[in-house]
Amino acid sequence: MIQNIKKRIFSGVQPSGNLHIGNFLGAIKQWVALQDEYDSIFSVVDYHAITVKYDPKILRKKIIEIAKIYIAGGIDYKKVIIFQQSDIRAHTELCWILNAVSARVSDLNKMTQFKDKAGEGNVNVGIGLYDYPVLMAADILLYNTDVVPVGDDQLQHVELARDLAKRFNHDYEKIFKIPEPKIMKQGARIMSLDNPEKKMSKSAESEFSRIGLLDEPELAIKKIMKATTDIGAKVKFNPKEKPGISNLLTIYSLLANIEIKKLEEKYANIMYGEFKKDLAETVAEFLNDFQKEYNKIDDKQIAEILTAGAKKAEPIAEETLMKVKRVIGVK
Ligand code: AQP
Repeated sequence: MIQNIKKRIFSGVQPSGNLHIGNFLGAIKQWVALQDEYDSIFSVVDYHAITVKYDPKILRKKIIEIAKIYIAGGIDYKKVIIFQQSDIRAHTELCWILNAVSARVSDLNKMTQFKDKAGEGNVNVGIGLYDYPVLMAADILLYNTDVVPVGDDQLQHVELARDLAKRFNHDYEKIFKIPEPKIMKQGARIMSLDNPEKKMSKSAESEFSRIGLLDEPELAIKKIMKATTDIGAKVKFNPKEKPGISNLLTIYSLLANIEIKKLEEKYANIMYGEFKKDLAETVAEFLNDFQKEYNKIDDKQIAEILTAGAKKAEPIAEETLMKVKRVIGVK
């Protein structure tokens, strides 16, 4: 009998800062849509979060918050594995091995996210930030991952994971599956509200650059009303000429489930202000519903879900790590 084995997806979010609608629309919404079709593993990647300045007093709270956001966003913890990265030692162990035998300084020197976060030429940052993509490769490769659903800022890192896997397989033995990135057609790069040339980011200084998933709806309304728009008055999707309005149209379209074309028609003869007012209401409604779900979830239950998830994920990770250790000659 031929068994219909599902392909596997793996992805994660780091518990750094406040999750925003970019994280939701670019990543979590996609995971929700894929969770039935794929064997799904979603991690709270906490060891990534300590590569930038953080507060140890609130990290644990943030870890729980992220897992709660996964579930409030629609991830079904009974169907998928949700776990905390640092609960499984194989991640850092495989990262070290890949650092030593597969990753090159020339690979990491190409990573644009490092340059953005560290500032070009800045050597006064932690090595962990530089090495972040290798840990991410280890995260993905440990689970024989077929597909990695991410926002497009992470594409380069998934490509590196593919390169490291191929190099390792070539130099030793074919241990790793080569993962494919999966990027949404719409929403893969939600832009900052106050500077639509930049992506919306947890770590951006200005609160007015993003809509947090846990923002008070009233505050979110203010943020949308203050969002940068473009010269002219026409509500038209054209990311090159109208990056601000195009970004707002994308957010509106994804949250209200209305095609951009239909929104353009609806607002053809309407000023930016009216358009923003309607979008602000849509965002507030979304946040209200989201936060209602979020507030139903008990923190204690989340800790149990993470522990149970780690128990399921660990044997998969250990099996891969053991194969790796054998072929590199330490076992
Ligand atoms: N603006 C965005 N639009 C669409 N998707 C996005 N993602 C991040 N920003 C956007 C996707 O969210 C997932 C989790 O991201 P992460 O925690 O790994 O952090 P990141 O990619 O470095 O993005 P952030 O939110 O801007 O965090 P900071 O400021 O801490 O770096 C990923 O799939 C990412 O692509």
